[in-house]
Amino acid sequence: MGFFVFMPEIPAGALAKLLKESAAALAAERSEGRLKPGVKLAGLRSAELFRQGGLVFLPRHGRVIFFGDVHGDLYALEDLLKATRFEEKAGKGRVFLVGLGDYVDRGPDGVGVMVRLLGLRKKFGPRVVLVRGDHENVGVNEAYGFADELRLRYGKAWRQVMGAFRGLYSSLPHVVVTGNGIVAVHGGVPEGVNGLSGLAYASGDALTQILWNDSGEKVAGFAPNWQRGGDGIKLFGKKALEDFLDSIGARVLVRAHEWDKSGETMWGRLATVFSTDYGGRARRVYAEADLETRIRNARDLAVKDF
Ligand SMILES: [Mn+2]
Repeated sequence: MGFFVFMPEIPAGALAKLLKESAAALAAERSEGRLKPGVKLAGLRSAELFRQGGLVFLPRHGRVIFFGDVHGDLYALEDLLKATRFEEKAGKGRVFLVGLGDYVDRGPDGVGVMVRLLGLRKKFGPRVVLVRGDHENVGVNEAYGFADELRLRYGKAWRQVMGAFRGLYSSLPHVVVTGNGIVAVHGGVPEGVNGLSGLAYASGDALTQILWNDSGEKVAGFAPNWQRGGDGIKLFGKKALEDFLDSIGARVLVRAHEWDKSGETMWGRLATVFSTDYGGRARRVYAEADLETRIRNARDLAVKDF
């Protein structure tokens, strides 16, 4: 993929303003005291969405759509919105749209993707949830294309824009849980994090693992993930997944991050979704679920190609 097409330019000042306002709105949504020590999903009886720490809780009402990595592919995002009819449905009833991170880098139009997603958040508020991925990170953006995109678009003003992205990234949540038994993150199960409260306040190495870890078919618990460059990043196996889900009272994990597992379910309790075709390599899928019915296993999620 190259830099072959650009949407009409949003000026640097207007983009920085949108990013700062979005970060402030995210900060204002935080609340405290909802997650009592040891509480599991079944004990969260809130009828409304709430955010505590980096965790967003979705109540047992309506439907949810999860999408995975878009990576600067605005066409994929527009196709997803058409396929799910999110905007039309969101105007009528309760439906949540959850992005699982990696909105920028690799593809040509990270700015277009972020402006579209933040526009949806402005219109529909917290019903649009943007989870953080490993590419919502300025250092990663330097290595994988988004910093170059900003330099090309904005010249000297790119630093101002990148600074505003840095602020937005750190305000994004890193995990979504639903009252009917789903947990969703970008990467995977972290080692040494247990319970909803531990998950909500995960930081440092634990947060890195939530954003970076991969599933490993040949691993039982955890193993070093050398493909992702090292020791602090892990592969998680079936036992690690089951222990983690049981510790928070969830049934299934929905995650993104691995294009070559897109559309697959594993161990009956894990689904991987990737939403750009990644230059023709990946299946473009999203996952949809009814929030009012108890989830038992990965088959209760509708994983759809689009
Ligand atoms: Mn990723």
